[in-house]
Amino acid sequence: MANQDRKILVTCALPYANGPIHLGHMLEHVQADIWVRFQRLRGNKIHFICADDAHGTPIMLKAQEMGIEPTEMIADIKASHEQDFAGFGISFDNYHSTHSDENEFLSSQIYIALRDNGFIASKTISQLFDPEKAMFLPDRFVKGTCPKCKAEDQYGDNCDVCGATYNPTEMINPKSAVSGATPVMKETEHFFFNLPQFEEMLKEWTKSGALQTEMANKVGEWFEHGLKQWDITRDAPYFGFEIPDAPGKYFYVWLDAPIGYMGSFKNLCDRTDGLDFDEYWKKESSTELYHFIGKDIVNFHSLFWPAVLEGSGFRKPTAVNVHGYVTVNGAKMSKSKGTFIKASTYLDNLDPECLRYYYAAKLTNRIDDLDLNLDDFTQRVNSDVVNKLVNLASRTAGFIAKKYEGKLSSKVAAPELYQAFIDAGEKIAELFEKRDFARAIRDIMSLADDANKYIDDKAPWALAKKPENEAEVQDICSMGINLFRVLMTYLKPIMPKLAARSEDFLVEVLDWNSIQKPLVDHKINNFKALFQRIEAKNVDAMVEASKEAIVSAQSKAAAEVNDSQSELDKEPIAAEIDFDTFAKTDLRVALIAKAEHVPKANKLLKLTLDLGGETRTVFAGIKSAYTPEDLEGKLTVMVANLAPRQMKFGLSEGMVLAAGPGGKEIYILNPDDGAQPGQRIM
Ligand code: NOT
Ligand code: ZN
Repeated sequence: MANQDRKILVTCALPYANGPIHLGHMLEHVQADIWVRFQRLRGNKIHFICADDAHGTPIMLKAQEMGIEPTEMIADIKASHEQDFAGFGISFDNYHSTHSDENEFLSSQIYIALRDNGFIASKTISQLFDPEKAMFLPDRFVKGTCPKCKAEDQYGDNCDVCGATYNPTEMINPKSAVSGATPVMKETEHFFFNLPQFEEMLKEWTKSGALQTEMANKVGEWFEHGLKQWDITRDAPYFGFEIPDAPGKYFYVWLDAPIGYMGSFKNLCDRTDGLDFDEYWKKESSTELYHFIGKDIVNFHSLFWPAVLEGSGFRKPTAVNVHGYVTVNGAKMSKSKGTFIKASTYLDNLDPECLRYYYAAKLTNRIDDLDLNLDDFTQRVNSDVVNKLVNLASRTAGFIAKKYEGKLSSKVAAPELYQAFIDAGEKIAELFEKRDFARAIRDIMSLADDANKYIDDKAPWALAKKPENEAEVQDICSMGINLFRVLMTYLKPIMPKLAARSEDFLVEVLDWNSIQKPLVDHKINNFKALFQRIEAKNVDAMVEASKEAIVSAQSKAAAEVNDSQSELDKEPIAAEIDFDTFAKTDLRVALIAKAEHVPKANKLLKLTLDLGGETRTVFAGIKSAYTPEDLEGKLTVMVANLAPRQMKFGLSEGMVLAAGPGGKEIYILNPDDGAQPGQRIM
């Protein structure tokens, strides 16, 4: 039986408010959500908290680039994050922001407590300063030549070529990545948190079961190297919270980010009757606190965070649950391969519960990376969920509906089998509790095999041919439905929507405790398709859509200047450009005044473009999709300030933009779109 007394608070790492949610993030959120839903199903009191991590230099600069206030940018991004998480069924009780009143209040409170308890010291440091932007530069915003191997264009903290780590001040020829100016050294006063003072406490806490063994070992290495004072200050301009007694100085984003867990919970408590913030955060709390995080941010959660909590008089986490990274098809997620998949792109193409199932089927409580192999994904989901699980219901429900008016039998045909399914539940629960979802699924699917074998052996479809077997057929099929109900209950934390559709079908809420009793003399609904099998074409479409955003501009450009497909295939994907570079592109609507064949060219057409008075000649590689007659009178978008290029067939004075998969399907605008030749798009 579930222990009803547990009170649990669960968090996921707070996603930065400057980019979209992708399938790497989703691993953590799915993992935590399954665990949370399992606890709810068992009757425990659990609160699931998250927020956007809204502060810091990258967010400030990104908003500047976009020409909007950071508060506007983080609000838009928060809305998109919430939409993505809802799409995947992540059942947060609250999704807040670190840029909130609650967080500002708590950050100040904690800072003042740390200061008054003697854990904060101030020190004057020298740091690189961008004289043009009048700002201190974080290491990642300094670029220069590696002092060790002399590789150019490296970041200020480490070299991608030789792996050396260094201070930005050691770089040769450092430049500000923000303005390009040569930074100067400048002194500033910073506040430091005295982490070394917490060494004994941390040694004990990290070995108390709060960390997985691998992580405890890793943290052991850090102790050997010695703990250092932690700089918690950033100078203006900075998007964050000003430090109470230090105007112009701000809390470093990593100070207020974890406090954001508390801020989000406080926000929930403030609008929930009977939910007491202090009960969960006071020093001797009997509640449990779990953080789900990725392996890249373990130092913040296993050193700084518990020390900050201890030093300011709050409880420490019960455990920090660390997971590995997601790879796709065996490699790091890649934009050019289309395997950097945004949550929203996935949702446009596939059922979120397929990914929830697949992640669960591969998740353990270890820190190994998890490979999303797209072929295996398709095959595994179809064979487990469709062929084994849903099939069990679909092959038995038809008889019940047709012959017995939807009524399950009053008898349990195979009580031992049913009992075996119930008995397996305790072990499955333990596996969920330990976050060993892979083994839980293995056990559940092995039960599904047993259930299907029972039906195969009894072959109700053969028995049904003789009227004297009528009662037996009903008993067997009812047994199948009852076994399906138990399996679906165990899977409910993993596939909540499939579970909800099953509940409609079974006319019964799936509940861990009530499955002790099988459904007898119970009317169910007609079986409707519960789950769609994954089609390879949908997976392909998702990968294509992931490539599209970056490929379109570049490959179409290539198509136009090179009259050969092989050149196109070799064209590399352009590196990311900043907004200022992009803003230099003069995009304009052009009327195709004339289109002509080019003798001997396979792919090119010669276009005369009218920009509302001014005309240009452009060679465009769109012959596979259009005849000259098709094009005349249509509108296109052109890059009007591209330097003229001498091509084999003549001088090309610009470039037209067209999009589509290629071949016959390359599209330009129709003249009735309301655009005017010469009109500027950007
Ligand atoms: N925004 C961070 C990241 O790496 C995670 C912050 C988690 C919150 O995406 N805090 N702590 N500690
Ligand atoms: Zn180097």
